[in-house]
Amino acid sequence: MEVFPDKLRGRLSSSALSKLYELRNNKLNSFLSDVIDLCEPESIYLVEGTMEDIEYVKRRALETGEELPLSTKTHTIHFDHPLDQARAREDTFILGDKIPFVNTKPKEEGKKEVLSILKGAMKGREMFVGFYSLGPVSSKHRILAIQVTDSAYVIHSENMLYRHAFKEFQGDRDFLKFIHSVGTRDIKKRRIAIDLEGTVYSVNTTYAGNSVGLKKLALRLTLNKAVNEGWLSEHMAIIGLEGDKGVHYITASFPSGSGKTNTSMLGRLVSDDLAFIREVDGEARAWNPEAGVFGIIHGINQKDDPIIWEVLHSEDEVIFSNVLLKSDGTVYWDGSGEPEPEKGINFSGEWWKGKMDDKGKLVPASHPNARFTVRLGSFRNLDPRFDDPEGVKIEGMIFGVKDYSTLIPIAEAFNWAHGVITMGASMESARTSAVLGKSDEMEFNPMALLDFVSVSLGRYLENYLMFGKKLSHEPKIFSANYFLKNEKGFLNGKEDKRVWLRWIVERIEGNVDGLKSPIGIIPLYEDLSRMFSSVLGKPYTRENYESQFTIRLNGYKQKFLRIREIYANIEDTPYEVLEILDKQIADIEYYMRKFGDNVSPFQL
Ligand code: SPV
Ligand code: MN
Repeated sequence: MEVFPDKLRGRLSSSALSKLYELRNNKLNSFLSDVIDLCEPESIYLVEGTMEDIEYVKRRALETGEELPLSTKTHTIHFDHPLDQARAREDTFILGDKIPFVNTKPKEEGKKEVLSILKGAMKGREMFVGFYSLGPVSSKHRILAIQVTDSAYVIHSENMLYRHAFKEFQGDRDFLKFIHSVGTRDIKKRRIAIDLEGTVYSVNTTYAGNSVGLKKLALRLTLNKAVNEGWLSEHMAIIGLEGDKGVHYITASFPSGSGKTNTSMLGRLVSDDLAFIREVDGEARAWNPEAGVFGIIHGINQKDDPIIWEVLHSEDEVIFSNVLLKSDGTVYWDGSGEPEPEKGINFSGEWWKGKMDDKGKLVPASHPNARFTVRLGSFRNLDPRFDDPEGVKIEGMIFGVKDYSTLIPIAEAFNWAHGVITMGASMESARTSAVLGKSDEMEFNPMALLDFVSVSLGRYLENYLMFGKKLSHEPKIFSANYFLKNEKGFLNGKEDKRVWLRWIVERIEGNVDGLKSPIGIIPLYEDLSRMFSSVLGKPYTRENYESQFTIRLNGYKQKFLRIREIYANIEDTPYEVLEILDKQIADIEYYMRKFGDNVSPFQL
């Protein structure tokens, strides 16, 4: 029985109709007819990914006013509602039973609510349907996904961020489903409802972290799938580092706004935000589900971020969001190193220097979570293997945090389980502007994933530990912190991360020894001194080393006590997790009895 022709006729062009017909995908057809019944769009545009489609979507984004043209012809600007500038934690929930640390809503109730808001939401509007693949299209591990939205900006973003895969939907293929509507932009009715059976509903929001289904909404679905199937779907960059013996790929997990994108620019770029990791022949292999970058623009300047700067000033396509639009049709953002204009248009409307909001707070020229959307192909450091269907072999994994008080800049775990539990699962980081709420509070954020975790943390960690057991070539695990301070301020310069990456490569190549400390293996002074000189052309004093690598034993102990308490209260935490944390705490206490609250690396 053909379900689609009646529903779709009149809403689709005849050529689109026949293309859909040729796919003969009944799951797709019945999904589309359900969406039509629900959202009642006026017309439908299928985005197959042809040049014509790409141009049409760009034109529609300008015609609807969702994007404004800039004087630099290939660039546009988009504004989100002033109260919709970041991921909306409170309005985002998994449909289902309660899970500690996960925002959930009873399935029937949550679904009914979001469906009632979506009912008729696209009346009089055009609906776009995009067909994509998460991961290289020809990889057997790719995951197909469909975006339905009435926002030309959302589908435009997706055309830049994901791989088109219309033809892959041939036959009764399964796919993830994302339904989005701009709605009435009533923030009180903003809802992002995640049904782990494979559908996400998003309404009354346009900020990409809430509306672009394939990014963080898909992450909730793929994480659940990964835990069920024994692989990892992670919030991680994938970076190729050149060593003396070749290129080594590592992953880097950092909470939003703590150095992830920046770190990805220091090597060969495979991914800046997400990674699928699977065991293949005893190796950990990784793929980027995405094909573009939706990055924070605040602070991007020519000196520190030359590659991103170049992309943003090239003739390649860029969507700027929530930066300042100047009267000459160019944009400005804070931290760019350029002089702040007197006035312009920003997320708050007309803007002038000194503008206050209704709470009497200064309105910045650009929002701290203002962003840029570009294709991976625009980066000159793009790794030639970024689209390799076989993925890249991962030899190191960094878990990085923004921690002003405790964690040393770089350390290596003793083994997979030690690293996964004491470095990844124990992450605490200062909150940044990528989520709505107060900045700079320390938050528990295991694997930088807390906002996206859709299963119990106990099951999630159990899967991680099991995954390690399948590997005959375990990646080395590292903890990183670019933000350590003492009374005088930050202990490291922005560039120092290049040295930490060099140390990681040399550890992978087996070129350098390390010093055993209670919290892991730390670099030797002589090695860092050589690397500061060869990588940065800078001297590195013993005093610098000592202040950066003195282990603040009591700080570490307190942190692990807090973390232990959290996991002890989660019902399905594997026993091994508590065992590893207990051993970690006991080891630190042993050193504290000998050395007191701090131990200098020269005492180890
Ligand atoms: C992040 O905040 O981690 C991002 C941007 O990568 S968002 O799409 O909002 O999640
Ligand atoms: Mn992210």
